[in-house]
Amino acid sequence: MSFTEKFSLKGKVALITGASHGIGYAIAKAYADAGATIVVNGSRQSSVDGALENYKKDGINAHGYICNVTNEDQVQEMIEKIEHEVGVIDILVNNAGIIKRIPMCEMTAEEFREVVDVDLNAPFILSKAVIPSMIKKGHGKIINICSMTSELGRETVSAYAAAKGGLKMLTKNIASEYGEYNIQCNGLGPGYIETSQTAALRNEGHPFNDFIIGRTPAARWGTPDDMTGPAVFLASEASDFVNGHILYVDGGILATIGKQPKY
Ligand code: NAP
Ligand code: GCO
Repeated sequence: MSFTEKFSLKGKVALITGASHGIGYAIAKAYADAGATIVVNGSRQSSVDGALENYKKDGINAHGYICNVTNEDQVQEMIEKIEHEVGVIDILVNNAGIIKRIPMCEMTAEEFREVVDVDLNAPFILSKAVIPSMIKKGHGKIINICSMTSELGRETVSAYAAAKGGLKMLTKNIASEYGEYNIQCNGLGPGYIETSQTAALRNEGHPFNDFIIGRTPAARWGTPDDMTGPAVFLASEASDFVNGHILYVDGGILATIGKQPKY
């Protein structure tokens, strides 16, 4: 195998959850460019239809499935349909995610549970659904989309940080439990990325926008495209001996305590 072939996803079936836009869309497109058959999921007919239309415009014949990833029965049914209609899933990217920015003492337990359900319980449900076939096939890749909040807290995102911190440890646990079956489970930890999830923080002049620019050594917000190279690496044979690792793609945020103010 040539060195570059190690990074090829030719002949692989990749399921990316929540891939109708944002980081999931960019990863799915990169996987298609690397040769994979793309299967995307969304929670609504409209988001799946819109996604498939956009993938087609990008020259990609993706397969789309509607499923609320927090619902175990729906997930089981979706995985069975994919295995029957497309093929056994070689690569699972647990990308679907939500955030609620509410001061903790004002957040209801229900709101907390909703975030943990999508951001942590769903990756558990999906991983549990795909691992048996990966074991039978003799290989598999699971990539969990973590976060800066897998390592750091900040005000108003208690549920999200608790979920993403848990997702880091779920990643390590799947690696520990299933590594012997040639299944690699790693995390991808984006920094602050320009998507709809962060749109509210990036409005011109928003204090958080200036804060993040100052807090990021790269001195810019990341883009979904910044995630694609690392995502292909973790999905490819080039990372077959990488397991339980969280690969942070953050422009250097986690490397620094921040810059001193200029004076
Ligand atoms: P986004 O544009 O809001 O995308 C989130 C996706 O999750 C949507 O496509 C949505 O699909 C899907 N989703 C939400 N709930 C779902 C459910 N119950 N069932 C199925 N799909 C569901 O956000 P993003 O920024 O691309 O985020 C993608 C991932 O990266 C998330 O896990 C997020 O936590 C993580 N992340 C983002 C950043 C950032 O700065 N943007 C940084 C670190 C980590 P539908 O529209 O079909 O509901
Ligand atoms: C926030 C942001 C972050 C990012 C991301 C950082 O409100 O702090 O939404 O949570 O989305 O998770 O890695």
